[in-house]
Amino acid sequence: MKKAVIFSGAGLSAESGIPTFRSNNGLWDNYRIEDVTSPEGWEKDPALVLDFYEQRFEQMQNCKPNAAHYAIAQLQEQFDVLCITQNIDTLLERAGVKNVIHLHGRIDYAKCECHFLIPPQNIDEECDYRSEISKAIQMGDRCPKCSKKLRPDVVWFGEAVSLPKREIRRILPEVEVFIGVGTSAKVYPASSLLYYFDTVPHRYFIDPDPPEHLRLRYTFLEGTAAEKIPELVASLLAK
Ligand code: BJW
Repeated sequence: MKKAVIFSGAGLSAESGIPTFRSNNGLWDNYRIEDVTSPEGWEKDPALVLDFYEQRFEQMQNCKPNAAHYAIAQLQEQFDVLCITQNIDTLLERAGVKNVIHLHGRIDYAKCECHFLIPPQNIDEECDYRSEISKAIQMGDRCPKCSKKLRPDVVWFGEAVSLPKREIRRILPEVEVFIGVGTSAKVYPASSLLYYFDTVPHRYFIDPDPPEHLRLRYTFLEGTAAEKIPELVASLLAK
């Protein structure tokens, strides 16, 4: 089967009602991004961080996949599709997409704060607790293994991001289509993936305001995800 890789950011879910990060709307108007998405913010005010993620949890539970998510699922009829997303929502999975890597974590998981405590209180005793959750984490929720605080299983600024380099290296020679969608490409190291796929024959970038520095690498399809992804998928499936 032909292979396709999709690399997505917040713009993919914008038309499902989840605000992007670097636009002036919704939830973000009430918070400074670094107060709620950094280990320093968590150490300073965990209640504020949990309040923020509780609102995100409710918001994401109440949203539905949009036409772009469903079109990506449809692409699987003829392509072996790998989705690498920066998004913590699970709209791709809920639309039926099977192979999804979440670079920045998932809203529906909690983990022990041991994963990042700065400085590590005791590296040897760091625990690795991580579990799916059906309701948002509350203040007072504790790790069943070591009783430190539970935190969202997401990647904050300054925390390590694990890039799927081995998987990419394995499939790269066979990838025919690469689609970047809905990301400002401002956050490292996730955005570095946009430079890995230069050898892929068909490379597209979908965004109403695509990052100018990528213009020479990609065919720009300027527009929204829910508008452009279904069109592109239809043309790929018709080939
Ligand atoms: C549409 C649309 C529609 C609108 N259809 N499109 C200085 C220079 C360079 C790097 C650094 C630096 N100082 C620090 C750094 C590193 C830092 C970084 O990159 N900072 C930059 C902001 C400057 N990176 C990190 O800290 C990372 N870790 C790291 O580097 O670790 C080093 C390390 C190594 C070894 C050991 C330990 C450490 C971690 C980054 C984590 C990012 N986390 C967040 C929060 C995740 C959890 C959560 O969701 O709450 O990830 S921040 C936020 O940004 C989130 C996103 O995934 C990420 C990317 O945002 P995205 O998706 O691109 O959204 P937007 O809003 O920026 O763009 C939306 C796009 O959609 C726009 O283009 C719109 O036009 C478009 N759009 N409507 C299609 N309908």
